[in-house]
Amino acid sequence: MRCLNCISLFFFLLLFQSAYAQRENVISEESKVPEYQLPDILTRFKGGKVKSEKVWVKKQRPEILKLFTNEVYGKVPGNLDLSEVKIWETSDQALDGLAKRRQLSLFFKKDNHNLEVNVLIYLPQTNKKVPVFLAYNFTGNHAVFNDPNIRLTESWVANNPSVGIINNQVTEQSRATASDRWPVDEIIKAGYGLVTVYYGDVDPDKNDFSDGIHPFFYKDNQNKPAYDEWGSISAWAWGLSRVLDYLEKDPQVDSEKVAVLGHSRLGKAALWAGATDTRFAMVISNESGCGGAALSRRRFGETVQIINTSFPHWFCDNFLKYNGNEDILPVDQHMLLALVAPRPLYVASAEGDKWADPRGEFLSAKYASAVYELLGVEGLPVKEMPAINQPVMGTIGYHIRSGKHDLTLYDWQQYLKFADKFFK
Ligand code: GTR
Repeated sequence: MRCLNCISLFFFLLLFQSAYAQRENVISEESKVPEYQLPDILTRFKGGKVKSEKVWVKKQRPEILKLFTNEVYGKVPGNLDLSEVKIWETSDQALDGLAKRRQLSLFFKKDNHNLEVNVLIYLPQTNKKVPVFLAYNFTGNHAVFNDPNIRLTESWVANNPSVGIINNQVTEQSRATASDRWPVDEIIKAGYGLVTVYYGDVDPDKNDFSDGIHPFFYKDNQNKPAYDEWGSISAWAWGLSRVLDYLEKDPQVDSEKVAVLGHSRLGKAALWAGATDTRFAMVISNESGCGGAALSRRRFGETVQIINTSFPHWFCDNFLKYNGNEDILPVDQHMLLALVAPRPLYVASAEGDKWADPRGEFLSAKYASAVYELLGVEGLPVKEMPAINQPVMGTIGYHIRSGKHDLTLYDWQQYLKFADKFFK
């Protein structure tokens, strides 16, 4: 028994040491960024330049999309449509009469699998179709806004006693605990709707492929996705597209003006949703960092190896090949951003969010601009990184704000301005 304890202590120390060593090597100064060469976005993989919109749309874009699918995020193994929609409640009296509220569930069914995705919608008081922001939240719809009518999620949520999440279940104490991130009043007053969903409804964020959407597609004896099949980010992106399927049928939503937005890991999912589903009219990445907007080859802050080690379920297993080996990646994240072109794209960073590599996020947007220009629109309107709190907005927008890793009112104010530019 004692010996067993010694052995586990030994392994614990070994693990701790290797995690520590990994963090020790994290690049946090610009001068330490290694030399790297990015794949040129307008050079064909078989050689030659992309000189026309046609070659971009018919050849280069599909090839880039396929590489991201097979090597980074993983492919969705099949099709599955919405089986049923259940409207739980509607009210015209939300936000003291300023807004309409709707709560509904989208049900997915296949063989003996069932999945329920809860959707919370706030819309301005009008009978016209309105543009909306579609965004996942981290801990459940009830956390987004101080409104006792919002249903508490019954899904698995990562424990966090400080916001009343105990035994992986939320409690009354969890209400409005993320409301700082969701300025619902401002969004509504600006004439937009907000559609939000708890991301764990689609796939709980843990290294466990027995729950969420993944098992719906397993073949006999399969218990996790194959090496080129979807990780969690790809599953979350799939979920965003299924919510959009519903929004296309909603008479009060202008489904041609849906901006998909996400913060951090959910920013990675929003980008992948925007890349795979061109129905999203605008894509907003809030501090999505490694595997999102930031260039992998810079290895600044979080690296491919670190992210694959801390979150082994986020990407497909093929992505493991690039641990510590970013230079052999056939793509880099500027190419992911270019998949959104010519649709409006906003990339945001925060000064205190070095882990997400703000400069790497900016450069990615800058290099993606070549595709926007080829398609006849302005990409980023600047060549140099703007100063703190000085947003720039072409068809690609960018800002780096003061403060830490977060989704703030300041961020939303820029997104509302950006949306006005294209949606109003
Ligand atoms: C961090 C992770 C980042 C980012 C973040 C988040 O721990 O390293 O890639 O996704 O989580 O989602 O909050």
